[in-house]
Amino acid sequence: MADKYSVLLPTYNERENLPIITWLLVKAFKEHNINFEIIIIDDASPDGTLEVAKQLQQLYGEDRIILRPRAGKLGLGTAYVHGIKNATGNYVIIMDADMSHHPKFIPEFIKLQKAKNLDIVTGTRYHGAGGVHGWDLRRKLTSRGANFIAATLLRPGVSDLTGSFRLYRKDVLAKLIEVTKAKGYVFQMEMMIRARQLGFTIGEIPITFVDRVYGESKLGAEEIALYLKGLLTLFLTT
Ligand SMILES: Nc1nc2c(ncn2[C@@H]2O[C@H](COP(=O)(O)OP(=O)(O)OP(=O)(O)O)[C@@H](O)[C@H]2O)c(=O)[nH]1
Ligand SMILES: [Mg+2]
Repeated sequence: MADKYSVLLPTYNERENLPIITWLLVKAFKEHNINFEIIIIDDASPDGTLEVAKQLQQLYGEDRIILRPRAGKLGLGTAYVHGIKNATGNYVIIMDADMSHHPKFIPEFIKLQKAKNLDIVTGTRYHGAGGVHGWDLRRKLTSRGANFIAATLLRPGVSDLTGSFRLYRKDVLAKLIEVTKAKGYVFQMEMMIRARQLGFTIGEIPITFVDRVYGESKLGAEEIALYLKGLLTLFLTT
């Protein structure tokens, strides 16, 4: 059976970003002759993201763009669960729709996965040519600090624990979602820790992460406190 890649694209108020990210995804897949589908999970965005998604479906076809909207903002963790249920590919790519994750890296993820027969390939901002653009010092320090503390406490051997641009074998992702308890920012980190525990193989591709141009950021003190709490829970329970 030929490989197929299902991209899970959760959206909340991404009407400006969605057409660009979709165009770039289609371009990257077509240029590399990769079979794909894009599953858009919109949580009733008040800005009308779903209307834009419907237009994109008309443009690119119902086999390429799949819409799985939900009636309200139910959060990212459950959006992935909802998305994976509808995925027909044997590989799943998780990424943000706000242009922070550039689709041009996906062919590199796929190449590495195939070369080493990996279970997971994660993008990393904190290794090799990876990096972050457009964040102020506070946000950079927060992210660096979050990764540093997690790496020190949990020693996972993954350089970017809080990132969310990743390629998974579908059955591996399904298993990880099943055993992962955390919500919010800790979710991505716990997925990597559980992956290690379960003996899954993980590779890394350096990515440049660009801060969102359109839309609002919402990382505040509350998220940071929740992150630290979640991290400690993981440390004490794994
Ligand atoms: N379906 C769904 N998507 C969400 C929800 N919250 C965020 N998203 C989407 O998930 C992705 C990541 O969320 P972001 O808001 O970019 O989170 P972030 O990158 O940590 O923060 P900023 O980019 O700085 O705002 C984006 O594509 C969002 O549109 C949600 O509750 N439901
Ligand atoms: Mg973002």
